[in-house]
Parts: sequence; structure tokens; C-alpha cells
Amino acid sequence: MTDSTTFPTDFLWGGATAANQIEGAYNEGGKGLSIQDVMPQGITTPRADGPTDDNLKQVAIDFYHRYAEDIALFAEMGFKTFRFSIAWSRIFPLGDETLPNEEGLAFYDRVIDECEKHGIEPLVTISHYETPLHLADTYDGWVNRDMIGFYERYARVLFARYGARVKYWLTFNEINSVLHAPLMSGGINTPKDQLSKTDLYQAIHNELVASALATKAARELAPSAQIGCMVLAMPAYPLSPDPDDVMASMTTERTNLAFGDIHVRGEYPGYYLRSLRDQGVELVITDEDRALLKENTVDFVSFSYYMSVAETADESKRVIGKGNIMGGVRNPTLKESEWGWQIDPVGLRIVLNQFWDRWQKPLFIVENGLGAKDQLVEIDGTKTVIDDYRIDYLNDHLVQVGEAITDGVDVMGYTSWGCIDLVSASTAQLSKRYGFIYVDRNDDGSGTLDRYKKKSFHWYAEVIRSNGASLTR
Ligand code: BGP
Repeated sequence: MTDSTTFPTDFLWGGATAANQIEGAYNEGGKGLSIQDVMPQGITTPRADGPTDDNLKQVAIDFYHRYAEDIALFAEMGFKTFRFSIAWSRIFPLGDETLPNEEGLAFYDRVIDECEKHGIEPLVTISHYETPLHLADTYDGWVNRDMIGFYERYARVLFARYGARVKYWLTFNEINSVLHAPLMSGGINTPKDQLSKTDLYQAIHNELVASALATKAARELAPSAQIGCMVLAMPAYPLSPDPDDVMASMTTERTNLAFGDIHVRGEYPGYYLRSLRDQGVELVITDEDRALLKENTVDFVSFSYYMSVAETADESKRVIGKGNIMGGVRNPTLKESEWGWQIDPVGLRIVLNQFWDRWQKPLFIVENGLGAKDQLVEIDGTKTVIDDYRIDYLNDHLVQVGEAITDGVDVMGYTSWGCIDLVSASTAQLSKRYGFIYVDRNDDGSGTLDRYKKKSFHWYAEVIRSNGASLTR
């Protein structure tokens, strides 16, 4: 048992989702197409030319029509917060228009109404892997500087409309993932193997400036809002104590840490500038960009954490494992999930301490969870899933969050990923389930879409009710 005072009384317990993975209704309510509508198999295959019927995201779990029922279930678990994203193409169907789509805005009014009804604090991601397709096709996504203006206009519309009701905002989901998944993360249409380093790093710069501009806009339009960056956290341990391995692990970690450094400190770190020079990359950075980055740093740092990796300077020992978008060198000491993601609860404590030591900003774990195959069973006439494996994963990670809090780390909250089953980002499967709530839909699209409470539903409700005291060590 953890000490019941470990978690602060205002700790934001909850769950996380993204529009394209739950909403469905891909062509309703005036919504335009997004890049997800041409990614029927996630990042496992090249994009399609247009929407195809095999794309589970066209219906997803039909949150667009069932949001009230779903948010009521979250409330039943005692959620203090619910993380969702706004589909950019519902608000600006093409992305480069000047006027927003009122029907899209009204949908999120209703979602926020429902959260308020249950006393749930919305946590909104402005851009979560769902760039309007037109922006990818016409501008090559974030490679083009015009994107900064389109994003700023979109963010301003959101702050003006919801700023008084939504306190917590994230500018870009896993902003560092653009290094590995340029289309999904950066709306970049040029295939990864044809994308120049200069275009890739210019896209990153453009996103960072846009993130700063969103922070600036929030200060004007939604003064009570708090703005966070969101990074994919994946510690890279040295595979051996050889100093070359330690240096290699530091270099790998810095490819991710740079994004937090820039959001928190407002400038490019020296190691990042050196890496650009070493790669022969020259960026277009204006004095105005520099000032924007410096003057509009974030209020908090949020991150996803699923796994760690190892790193080594010895090419012959670089055995690459699977993993969240980027993966890395396999750690022989860890077990892995059915999808080959290595499971490392202590890594979460390490990340929390590292980020706190480095940035001294409140930290928010906005994604963590286990993708697993579930078996729906009937017990005493009630359908459920006995998901002890998921409970164990979440319990062990939350115990480490408690340890980090005891270490003195300022942790704002924890939203487990896919609190209701949803379509996977990387593989676009529904059978890779993360939820406390089972959704009856299969990879072939069959199913009733009915919702069932898993064993973990009741377990998480008790964790929240007891503010972490019910966790088992
Ligand atoms: C993160 C994404 C999410 C989510 C999660 C799990 O990278 O932010 O959108 O899907 O990983 O990954 P997957 O769906 O591939 O299992």
C-alpha cells in the first residue's frame, strides 16, 4: 500500500483519447478529411490516395454519437479529468480557410458541457496526429512555414470559444515523434525516405514556433489557461557501463529531450545546434522566431510513457526491438507486451525525476497503458473482461508515480491511455485494447459498439476513490 498522503489531494486522475481514434463520423458535421482518413493501416503501410472502407477510424468507436454515455462511464470511475483532442478538420475542414465550421465547434461545446455536468476537467490536445489532409497534400504539412499561421488561427478560435471552460491545453501530441513518423505527426506528405533532413528539421522548427504562438494566444484570450508541451518519453539506458555506451544513450535521449528543453527554456540547446551542424542542416530561423520561443515558454510539461529502450555505441550489439513509434535497442532485462513493447515501470519514476531535475516544471503523465488482446466473458449474466494483466501494468506504473512524488517531483496528474478501447495509432487495430471499458468492435469492423465494464474499470475507480491508497506494492 502506498501512503494515502502520497498523491496530492488535487491530483488529476483520468483517462486519455484522441479524436481520430474514437470519434468516427469522419465525414459528418461538415468535417473535412484528415491524414488519418488515408492511413487505414496506421504507420505500417504507405498512405492511401483517399478514404477507404477498410479504415476503422471512419466509425472508430462512434464517440461522436455516444460521447454522453462514455463520459458518464468515466464519471462513474471518478475521473477528475478527461483528455481528448479536437479534430482540426472539424473546425477548419481544409485547414487554410479563414472562417471556422460552426457545427464542429458546437460538437466540442457539447463534449465540454458533458464534462462539466460530471465535474470532469477537460484536458485538450490541439493537434493529435490529425492534420487536415488538404494541408498535407497542398503544403506538405509542417515543412511549409504557412502552417504556422493556419495553426495559430485554429488555436485562437479554440481559445476564444472554450478558453473560459478549459484550463489545461497541450499544443502538439508527442511533438518529437515527427522525427520518426513525419506524415502522422507532422502532416508531411513527402515519404520519409525521400524527406531531406533540412525539411524535417525546418518542420520541427515551424511546429515549435507555432506552439509558442499558441501559448502567446492563450495568454491573451484565455488568461486562466495553462499550456503544456507534450513529448513522447522513452528513456534510453546504456546497454553496458562502457562510457561510449553511456554517451550513446545520452545522445539518443537528447533527440527527445531537446523538445522539452526548447519549450521550457525558450531556446535551442547547444547540443541540438551541434547536431544540426553535424548533419549539414541549415534552418531558416528569424529573430522574431527566437523572441517568440523565448517569451512564450510552457506552464507544464506533459508526456506519454509506455516503455524504455537501451542504447549502445557498438553497432554489432544494436538489436532493435519494437516499440512506440520509434522503438530502440532491446533491453535484455525486461519483459514485453504482446506487441513487443518492453515493460518498465521503474522507467516512469526515472523519467519523472529526470524531467523534474531538468526543467523544474510541473509534470503531467497524459498517456500510459498496456495494449493487449482481451477476451469478453460472461459472469453471472454480465459481460466483462478479466484483465488482471492490465491492472498489474497500471498498478506497477502508478506505484512508481507515487515513488516519484515521494522523491519530491511535482506531478499534476495521470491520464491512462485509451481509457475506453479505441483504434490504435500505429497499427489501426481495435484488437490492441487499452481500455477500462470494452467496446464491441473487431478488426474486421464487425460488432455492436456496445460498451462493457472490464475488471480494471472497478479497480481504477477504487484507485481514484482512495487517491492511490489502494495500489499494491
Ligand atoms: C501514442 C499516441 C497515441 C496512442 C498511443 C498508443 O504514441 O499518442 O495516439 O495511440 O501511443 O499507441 P498505439 O495506438 O500504436 O498502440
